[in-house]
Amino acid sequence: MTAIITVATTGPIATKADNPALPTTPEEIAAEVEAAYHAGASVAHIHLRDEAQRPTADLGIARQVMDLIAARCPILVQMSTGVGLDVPYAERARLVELQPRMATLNPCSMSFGAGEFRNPPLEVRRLAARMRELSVKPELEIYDTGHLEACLRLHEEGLLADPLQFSIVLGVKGGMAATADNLITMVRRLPPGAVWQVIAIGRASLELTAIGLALGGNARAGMEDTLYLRKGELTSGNRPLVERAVQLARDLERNVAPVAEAEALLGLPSAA
Ligand code: KMH
Ligand code: ZN
Repeated sequence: MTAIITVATTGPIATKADNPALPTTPEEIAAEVEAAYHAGASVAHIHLRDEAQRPTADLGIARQVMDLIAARCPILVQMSTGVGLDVPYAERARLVELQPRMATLNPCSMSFGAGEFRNPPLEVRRLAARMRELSVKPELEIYDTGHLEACLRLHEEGLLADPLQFSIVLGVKGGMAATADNLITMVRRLPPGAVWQVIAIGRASLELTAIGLALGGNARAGMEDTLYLRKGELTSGNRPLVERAVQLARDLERNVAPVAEAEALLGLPSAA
């Protein structure tokens, strides 16, 4: 069975002070995405930063990043609509108007570390409906057991197309802890035909990514989820983390999906 590898280059939290290799400018992000593509990633999960490295939903920066990536490689762009905790929901939602092939949909509000991640139910429904209209494939980010039920309700209402695509997010303070038990419980509860990957934050990232791949899931790798290659050793960029995920997949006898196969597995509508 084929595994889709997503690179998450940047995220909303770390800065270059945490790891100087973190890409934050549009050019740096596009270069890291291209390197990850050549290492085997077929999806790029994108967060944007302003000149002060703060998370932003600026449409000009988003357009620039999408154009720079498209000029370098045919990877599928998945825009984060999570963006960052301090960015208003309306700005976050507007990013899908640029019609990336995919975007995240965070179904529920929650505590997120010391902050609050606001995803009000009516706004989430509106964004899901708009993504469906624009043929932007949602990746459903589930940080806790009830988030899955919220997604299934959206599906029942006709707001989400099949196949449903989930990220099981483990290790966010405010969501499920990063344990194998939690992962297995969530995988068992997914609806038949769902496509899924593990997002494991920090220390547990490697082990839970490996377990996810062994259970038949896809994998995400990159500096959004961990800045370290191993304990005490900062990664020199996203590529080594992607290479490791690709190696894990291959060691488990999983082929790594090229872009065309990822498109088919995710049931993506064809490019505009
Ligand atoms: N940062 C992860 C915990 C999003 O960007 O919308 C989840 C994530 C979601 O990547
Ligand atoms: Zn993200």
